[in-house]
Amino acid sequence: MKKLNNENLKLGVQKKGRLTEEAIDFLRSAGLGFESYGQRLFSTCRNFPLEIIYVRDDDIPDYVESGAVDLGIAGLNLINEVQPRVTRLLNLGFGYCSLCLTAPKESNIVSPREFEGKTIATSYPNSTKAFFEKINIKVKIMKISGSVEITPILGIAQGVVDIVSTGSTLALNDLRVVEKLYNSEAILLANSKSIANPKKQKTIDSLLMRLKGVLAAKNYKYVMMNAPQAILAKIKKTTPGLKSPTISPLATPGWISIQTVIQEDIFWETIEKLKALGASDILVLPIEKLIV
Ligand code: PRT
Ligand code: ZN
Repeated sequence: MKKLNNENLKLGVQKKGRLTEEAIDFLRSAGLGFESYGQRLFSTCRNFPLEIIYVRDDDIPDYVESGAVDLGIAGLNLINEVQPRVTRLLNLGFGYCSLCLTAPKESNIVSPREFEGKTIATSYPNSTKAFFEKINIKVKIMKISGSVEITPILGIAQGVVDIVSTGSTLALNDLRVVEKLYNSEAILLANSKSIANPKKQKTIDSLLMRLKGVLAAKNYKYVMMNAPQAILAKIKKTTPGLKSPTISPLATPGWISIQTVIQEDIFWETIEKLKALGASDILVLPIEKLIV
């Protein structure tokens, strides 16, 4: 039997499911080298003191809390539901979904208050209970472990609280959203003792720097453009870059080349402004890593 290297940090990742591929891609893009094919139970990183352990997503919060693994990647939905005593280190920007209260399309229900005295089926009983307690509405919560959306059809529940991402499962089952309980994404969690341990903390910090570098890079694009010297002040105002843009002269008199970064979420509007100002030959490149 292969053995884990217990000197290494342990990171729990979902073995097979919605978070698996993106979690593995994310770790690889942070420069971690490891094999992940087949039915392996764990992977040892070649270039970082880390063991990646593949488990069911539901077990990750408990494993992190107990210290079976030092770190874990799990959906915020599970963390909200299980409330493990762990430290949240980083939002990872994938696995987006939301926990929603839904009702059959043909029902007249438009507000969560109309569920008073009714039965709600869910795999998220704690989140559901907390939500209805907060609005002071009494409901009966029926815990179901899978295919929750079938319960109204069976006549055993009038409402369903479940994860929604594209909404196609809801549509398929003639359900519609009445209220969103919360948004979720994948989170990096840590065992609280592991981050208090000086040796582990150093490795965790070093891993965090790599992961944050990938996340920051995703939020920016590298942009090069040519512009008349005269509009430099206006361009600087439109794209301040990280500190300020890099400027170099072109062989054509009166013209400069500008290198800067633009935030992804305001990318197109910034490009439009730059063009309107008189910038031309705009070249856009993805950033692999960004360490600020
Ligand atoms: O076997 P294991 O226990 O590890 O996996 P699992 O089947 O319990 O979990 P999995 O792989 O379905 O989800 C893992 C995590 O992905 C969840 O905990 C969420 O954080 C996140 N996630 C993101 C989702 C979804 N999107 C999602 N759409 N989890 C579940 N769903 C399900 C939802 O329950 C519903 O049945 O997909 C259906 C709705 O999807 P849409 O796209 O039709 O709206
Ligand atoms: Zn699961």
